[in-house]
Amino acid sequence: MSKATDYLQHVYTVIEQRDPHQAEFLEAVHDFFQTMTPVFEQHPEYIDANILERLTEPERVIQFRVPWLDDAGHARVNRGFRVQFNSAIGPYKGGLRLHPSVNLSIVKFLGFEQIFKNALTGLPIGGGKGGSDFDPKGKSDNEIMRFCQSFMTELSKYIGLDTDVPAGDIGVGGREIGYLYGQYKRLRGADRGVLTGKGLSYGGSLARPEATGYGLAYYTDEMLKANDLSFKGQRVAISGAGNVAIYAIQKVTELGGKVITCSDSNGYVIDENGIDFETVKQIKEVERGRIKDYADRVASATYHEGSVWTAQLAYDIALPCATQNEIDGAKAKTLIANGTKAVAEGANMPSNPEAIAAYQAAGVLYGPAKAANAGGVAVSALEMSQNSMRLSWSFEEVDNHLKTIMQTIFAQSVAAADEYQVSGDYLSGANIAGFTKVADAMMAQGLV
Ligand code: NDP
Ligand code: 2IT
Repeated sequence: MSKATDYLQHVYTVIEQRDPHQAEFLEAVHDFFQTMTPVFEQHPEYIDANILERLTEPERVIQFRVPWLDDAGHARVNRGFRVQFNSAIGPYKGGLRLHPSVNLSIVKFLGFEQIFKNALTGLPIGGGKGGSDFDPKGKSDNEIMRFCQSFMTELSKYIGLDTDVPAGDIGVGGREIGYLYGQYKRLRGADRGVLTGKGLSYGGSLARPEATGYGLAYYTDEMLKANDLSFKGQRVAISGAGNVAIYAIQKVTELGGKVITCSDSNGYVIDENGIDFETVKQIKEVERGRIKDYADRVASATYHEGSVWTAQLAYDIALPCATQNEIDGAKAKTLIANGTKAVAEGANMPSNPEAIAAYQAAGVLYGPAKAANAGGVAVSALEMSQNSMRLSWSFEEVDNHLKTIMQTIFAQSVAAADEYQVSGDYLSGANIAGFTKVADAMMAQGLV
């Protein structure tokens, strides 16, 4: 073993012994370390500085009780988290997730990924993530509001426009950000830059709701073009039917692709005429319904229970936009057998290690989450800029910035992969480009 592989193995063992039960966090770290050997071979100074053990330990972890009253008058309790992972290049930045599965392992994996994603955007933002095991499904508006107010009552002590700026993620959209911001304002005063994803009337940015889905489409378009392909006339499978999926459907369709599926945690729809963006948006954003409703409204569509990635269905491009580990090795094989030439990740860590290995073995183009879905946080950072300047840019201006950022992320990943002799490996390229930026900032700041 070389000094580099020795070091990577040693640090992984330390982390595994510290937190043996944090499966998602260990998976994210393991995936990342697997791409780091060339960097540590060329830069022994990172080993001497023990940069990886520092980088994998969050600067701060906050866990708190969130008591709230349900509509029947019963006291309910959830667990809240904020992981302030790394501030080497700017204030902690990252979303809040509300889902019953949320635990410290999930928040740490998301926060760890966010560090490098945020570095790739080229904007001055560090990495953080938060959330709660609160389940928003079936809750009334008032229950959501009381939960958000209680959550923010505690969280407000730890965030600020120059320290930590939360936003949305699974289960947190415009409604929740509004309630969170309203409570922050009551407690600490108006401070628009303290949350992103706000409504337009109180400091939000045009194109933030669209940004992750559009950004995913722009990134994928770059990856396809670099390989003499394009969306034109291609069949595209998308999972999820939330914020990321909805706007990916819209932009992919605009770019000439035909989206034939989307899904939720119960099942998926197939529409050979191409999924109709307006209908999905109406069902999921306005009515907060289920994707099954789509098949009730659109004659050409059929509904099927279970995971879309088990369906035998011809498509060329797969864009997972639901959640972590939605594609395992067996599902990846199905997706490859279905004809997939390219996978790009709208969700965070949707492909497990066996799935990634299967794409690589089959020569499938693979755009990893931290590059492909960085458009959301990039426009969040542009929202912070607009708030600081006290002005609002047009939709077109924000969208143009977003497109340039996604093109630059792809170009940076290609360049880093070339520099470290792993050409065409966009996963290694994204990890290396993000890592070197953060590591160099940490090295320059002494032992932090
Ligand atoms: P939403 O809450 O808007 O939508 C989530 C979608 O994914 C829903 O269709 C949901 O179905 C489905 N889903 C969630 N959990 C599961 C599960 N365990 N199994 C199957 N389906 C599931 O979230 P977003 O669209 O914002 O987020 C989707 C993904 O994109 C997440 O991985 C998130 O971290 C990532 N992401 C989000 C960004 C953003 O700006 N919002 C930015 C970058 C990444 P159901 O309704 O049945 O739960
Ligand atoms: O995973 C992500 O990048 C997000 N949920 C968006 C974070 C943000 O701060 O906009």
